[in-house]
Amino acid sequence: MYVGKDPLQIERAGVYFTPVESNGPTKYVPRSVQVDLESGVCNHLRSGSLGSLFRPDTFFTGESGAGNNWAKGYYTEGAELIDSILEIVRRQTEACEALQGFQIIHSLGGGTGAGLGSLLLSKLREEYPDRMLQTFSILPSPNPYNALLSIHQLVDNCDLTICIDNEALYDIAGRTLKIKNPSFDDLNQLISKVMCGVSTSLRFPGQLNGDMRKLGMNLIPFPRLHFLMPSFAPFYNPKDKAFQKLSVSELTSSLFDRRNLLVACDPRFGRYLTAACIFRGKVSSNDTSVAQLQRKNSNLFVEWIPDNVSVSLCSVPPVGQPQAGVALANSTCIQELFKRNLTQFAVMFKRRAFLHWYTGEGMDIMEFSEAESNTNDLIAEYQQYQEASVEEEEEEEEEAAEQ
Ligand SMILES: Nc1nc2c(ncn2[C@@H]2O[C@H](COP(=O)(O)OP(=O)(O)OP(=O)(O)O)[C@@H](O)[C@H]2O)c(=O)[nH]1
Ligand SMILES: [Mg+2]
Repeated sequence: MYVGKDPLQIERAGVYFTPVESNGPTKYVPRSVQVDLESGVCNHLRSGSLGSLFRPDTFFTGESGAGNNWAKGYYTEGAELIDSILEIVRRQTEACEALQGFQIIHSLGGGTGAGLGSLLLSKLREEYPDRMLQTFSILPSPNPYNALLSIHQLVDNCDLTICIDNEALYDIAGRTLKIKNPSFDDLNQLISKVMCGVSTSLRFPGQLNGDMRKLGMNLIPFPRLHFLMPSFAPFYNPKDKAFQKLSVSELTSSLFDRRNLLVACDPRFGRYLTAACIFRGKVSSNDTSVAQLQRKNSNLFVEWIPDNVSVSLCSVPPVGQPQAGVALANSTCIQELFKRNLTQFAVMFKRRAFLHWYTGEGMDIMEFSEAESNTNDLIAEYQQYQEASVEEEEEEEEEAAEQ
C-alpha cells in the first residue's frame, strides 16, 4: 500500500483506483471486483492486511463452489450468478472517466476462475465490444479439461493474455530464491511483482505503451496470437540482505533468459514476434543493450517485424528494490505450453474419461472437440509464423504472380 505525496506515484493513480471522500488526504480504493463461487478465499482476502483497501460491496461470493468443474462455472452455478456480478462490474465502470478495458486475474485449473472466468469474458465482450479485455491466466492445471476449455475461450474472446505458469514459479522460488517447499503465498509474491511490472506503463506518466490498446497494438501482430510471456529481473530473496545490483545489459540478458520467465517454455526453441521491456529505477537512458542482444541473437527474432522490441524507462523502482526490469514477450515458443496441455487433454478425452461430470451439467461433448481443434490450430499458427521468413513470403508472392 502506498502512503505518500510523490506526484509521480499519484498522477496516474486514477487508472486503477477511485478517489474517495475523506477528511484527511485523498484515499484511493481499487476499482476491482473480487468474485468466487465459495466464500473462503474472499474471506481470507477481507481479513488479510489489505482487506480494508477494498470496498465491501465489491466482493461477490457464491455458496456452492464449482468443485473443479469448468461446466459448473460456465453453465450452471456461475451462470446463475453472472448477472449480479455484471451489476457490480457496471457500477465500477461507471466510476471511470475513460474506460480502457478490463483485466481478469484467474487460474485456468479449477471450475470458478476457468469456467466462470470464461463466461465473464464472453459477457464483457458482448457488453463492451470495443474495450480491451486482458487476462492474467495461471496455468498449468492438474485437470487438463478445465484449462483447455478456457484456452478455447481465451483465443476468441480476449485481446491479451498474460500467461503465468506455476511450474516456472516453483522453479524460480526453489532455484533462485532458495525457498524450500514454496507455498502459494510465495508464488503469489512473485506474481505480484510481475503484475506490478507489466502494468508499469499503465500506472506511471509518460510511458511508451501507456494504455492497454497501445500495448496490444505493439505486441499483438495477429489477433489470436495474443498469449504473452512475462519475465522479471532480478528476482531476489528478501531474506538475503544484499541487493544484487545489475548493469542494464545484465538486466536485459536476464529478461530474455529462460530462468527469469514466468512460463515454463524455452525461447531458444521459438522466435520472438514482439516484446516490450521496461526498466525501472536508476537506469541510464542511452543504453543500447536491447538492440545489441537482438543483433547477437537475430535468429531468435522474426525479421519481418522491424523494431519489434520496444524499450521504456520508468524512474520509479518497484517497492523494495532499487532497480528492476520486466518484459512481456510474444514468442512462438509459447506453443509448448499449449502442446503439453493438449497432450494431457487428448489422452483422457480419447477414452471419454470424466466427461459425465461435464455432460451432467448440460455440456455438449462437441465443445470438447472444438476446444481440441481450436488449440491444435493455434499451435499450427504459432509454428507457421515461427518458420516464416521474409524470403519465403517473397517467393510465395512471386509464385502467385506467375500463376
Ligand atoms: N500461483 C497460484 N496458483 C494457485 C493459487 N490457488 C490455486 N492455484 C492454482 O489454481 C488451480 C485451480 O485452483 P483454484 O484457483 O483454487 O480453482 P477455482 O478457480 O477456485 O475453482 P473451484 O475451486 O473449482 O471453484 C490449482 O490447481 C492451483 O494450481 C494461488 O494462490 N497461487
Ligand atoms: Mg475455488
